[in-house]
Amino acid sequence: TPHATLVFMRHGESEWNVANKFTGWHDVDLSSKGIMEAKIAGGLFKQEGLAFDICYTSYLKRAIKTLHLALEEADQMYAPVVKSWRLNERMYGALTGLDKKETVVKHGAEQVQVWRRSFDIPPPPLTKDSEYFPGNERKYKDLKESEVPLTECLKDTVERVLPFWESDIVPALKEGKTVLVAAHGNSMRAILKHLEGISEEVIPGLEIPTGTPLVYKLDKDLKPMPQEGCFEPLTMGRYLGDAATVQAAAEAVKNQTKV
Ligand code: DG2
Repeated sequence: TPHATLVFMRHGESEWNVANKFTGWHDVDLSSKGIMEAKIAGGLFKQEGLAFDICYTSYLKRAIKTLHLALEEADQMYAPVVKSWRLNERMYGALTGLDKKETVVKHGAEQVQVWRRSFDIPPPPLTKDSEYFPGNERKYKDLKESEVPLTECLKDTVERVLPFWESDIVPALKEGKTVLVAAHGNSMRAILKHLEGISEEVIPGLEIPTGTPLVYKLDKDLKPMPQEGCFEPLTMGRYLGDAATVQAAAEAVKNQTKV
C-alpha cells in the first residue's frame, strides 16, 4: 500500500499561453479557458477522493489562482498553502515576451527547440534594465542577488527547485501526507526528471498539459509505485481525466512553435 500521495498540476492556460509568448517569470493571469481548466481539475480531485494535507505553489499568479480555483471546486479551501519562488517557471531570459512562432521564423525551429527543451543550453540572458528583470520586484526582495536568474536552462531550474523539494516537500511526504504541487511546465519537468529518474536525452520529449492533475503513489522510500493508465515518457505518474484529451493537450504544447 502507498505511503504518500503526490499530485502535480500545471496551471491552467495563461493569457500568454493564448498569445503564444515566452513567459517564464513574467506574472501573467489565467485565460478564461485556464479558469475553466482549474475548476475541472478541482472536480477531478473530488471525483478521485483526493483530500490534501498541504499544497505548494510558486510566486506566480497563474499557478496560485489555479490552485485556489481547484481547491474551491473540491471544497478544500482550508488546505494549507506554502508558496516559494523556487517553484516558479523556468526563467526564459531574453526570450521573455517574444512571440514563439515569430522567434522560430527569426532564429529557426532547431534553435528555438534547443532554447525550449535542451537540458543544459539556456536562452540568451535578460539585461538588468529589461522590463522583465525580476530583481526589483518586491516579491523577490528576500532573494540574494545570485538567486535572481537572468536566464535558465532546465538544468538550472532543477538546481533551484530541488532545494525546496528536499526542504519542504520531501518531509511532508515522509510523514505520509497527501500533497498537491501547483506549478509550471518547466518547474514540474525539473521535479519529474528527479522523481522518475528521466534521462537528459528523454526529458526534452516530455510535454506537460495545462491544468491536468498528475498523480503519484509513493512507497516509504518515496519511490513512485506502478499504476495503471500511465504513458511514456512518464511511467509512474497517472494523469486524471480522459487519456485522449490529455495527450491532445500535451501535443498542443509541443505545437506552440509549429510555423
Ligand atoms: C511556459 C512554458 O510556461 O513554455 O514560460 O512560456 O508553464 O508557465 O505557461 P508556463 C512559458 P515552454 O517551455 O513550453 O515553451
